[in-house]
Amino acid sequence: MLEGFTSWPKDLADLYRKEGCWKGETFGGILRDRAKEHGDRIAITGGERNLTYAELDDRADRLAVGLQKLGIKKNDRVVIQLPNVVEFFEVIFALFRIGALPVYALPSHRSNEIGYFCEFTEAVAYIIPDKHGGFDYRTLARGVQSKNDSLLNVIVTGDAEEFTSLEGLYGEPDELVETIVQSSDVAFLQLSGGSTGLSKLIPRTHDDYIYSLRLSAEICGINQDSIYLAVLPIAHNFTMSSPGILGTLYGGGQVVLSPGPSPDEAFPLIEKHGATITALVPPLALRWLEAVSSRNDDLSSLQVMQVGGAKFSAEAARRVGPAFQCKLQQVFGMAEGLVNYTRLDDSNELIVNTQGSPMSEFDEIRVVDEEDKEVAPGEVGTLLTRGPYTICGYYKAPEHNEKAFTKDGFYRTGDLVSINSSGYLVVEGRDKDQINRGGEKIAAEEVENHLLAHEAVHDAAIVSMPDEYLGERSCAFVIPRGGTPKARELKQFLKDRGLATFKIPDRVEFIETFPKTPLGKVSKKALRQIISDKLNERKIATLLK
Ligand code: J2J
Repeated sequence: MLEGFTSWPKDLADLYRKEGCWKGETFGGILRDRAKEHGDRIAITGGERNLTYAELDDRADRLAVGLQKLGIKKNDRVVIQLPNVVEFFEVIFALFRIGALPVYALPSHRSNEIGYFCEFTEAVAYIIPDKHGGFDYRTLARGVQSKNDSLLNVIVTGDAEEFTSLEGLYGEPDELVETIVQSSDVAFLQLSGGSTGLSKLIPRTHDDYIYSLRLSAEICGINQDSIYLAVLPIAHNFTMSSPGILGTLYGGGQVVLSPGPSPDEAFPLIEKHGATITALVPPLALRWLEAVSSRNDDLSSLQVMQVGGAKFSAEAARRVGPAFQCKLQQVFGMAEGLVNYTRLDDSNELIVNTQGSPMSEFDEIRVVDEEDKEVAPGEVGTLLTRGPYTICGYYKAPEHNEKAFTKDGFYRTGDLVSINSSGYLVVEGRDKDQINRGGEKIAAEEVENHLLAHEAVHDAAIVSMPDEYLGERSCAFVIPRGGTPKARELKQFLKDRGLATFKIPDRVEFIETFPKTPLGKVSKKALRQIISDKLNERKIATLLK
């Protein structure tokens, strides 16, 4: 078993098997089965390239041979940072075949994040594109590799320069040395949004993740005629699994990859391929709503538009159905496990006003107060959950796990929710120290720690501020030391430290002291109030001009 992985207690694991949640399937096995059942059907379309199920199966074997020759073996960690490209699928299925574990980085991550993933997981390889979105990932790799001895291989799609070329790794399928992969094995490490310091890694097993794919595919009506358009980064858990790219492959459908999420890129792909379902974060849904009235693309194939990752306002939600002539599905999920969906046949009121209900009858939900006591029905409290596809611990994080899970193994989501009379969840807020910037999660503490490294920063506290478009943006309150630095300077400082751009505070406010809670802690609630009052004053002043 993978060291640093917390498995389910035996009684629960037995239950999930007995009830047929965990059927003993593995990712490698699923692809083999699909290739046998309908090998000639298209699995993935990216740019001009189509890959059938049989081709994907074959390419995964061939690449697995090359990876084995590099010495990559079962349970080795491999950080993958690829955009929405066909190679992503070949890489992950090749790794599944040899039991090595992908660690899913996002294209927006930079040296701060990648360096940490590589070091913390002791990754033996890092797989990147040469360039993407105007950024040269080889430069990033050079920096990361120079600080990391265990990172033996950097593998590049496109122009590899001094690194290993991915294209050169494909071998002969009969050279593959078979690795025994069990369904209870960890399949990969997903990333958490994080709330304390650096983001935690989430070990997901074949059994638990495939169960979530099977349920998701069923709930979202995925079948062989489904065409899923992936517009968000495919490494993100939403795009990967709810039902996402892997749920679509599980159901035998077709995945179409959009290089980016803008209407200019995505709408023509919907028309060209007849996409039936896609997934968006709220700010993107707003952008699509704006664009749809002024464009002439034929979007009539679209049956389901999913929106999740951050709270979608009821007002915007109401506009989706009429504007796109399709069903809206709200999705409230997390890489740690639990996913809630509104169902396709739910009433419009439920779809518009709630974030859905848990997908499995074995998901256990508790809504509790600060002392972990269940609140009265309908009241707001913190959501705790346990179930057949929710982890029991982060990877190699025993101390953090003590806090992030209850004694009886419930995950503390940090989300404030209420449950309505139909058993549907409404997300009411958050009690974790995180900013949700339109679906991108920022752990306040991580950015604060970086700010504290600046010589002119005495103390720093980062909070969310309301934003019409993104829902939230980030605001850093800084107590300066020996002269006030410029906001611009601090932002550049964070950039130079290799932070992903989305983590750089949108605004910096200088302050003399922090407001405190009765217990003497920094009151983030009061800081949020200060910044939102200030923004309101400005809005009123602009209106009065
Ligand atoms: C409010 N907050 C939401 C929603 C997620 C499906 C969909 C999303 C994710 C995801 C995912 C929300 N309304 N509809 O993994 O499989 C916030 C909550 C939650 C956190 C998890 C999936 N949908 N959130 O967003 O791991 O705070 O997963 O705990 O990135 O996003 O973030 P993440």
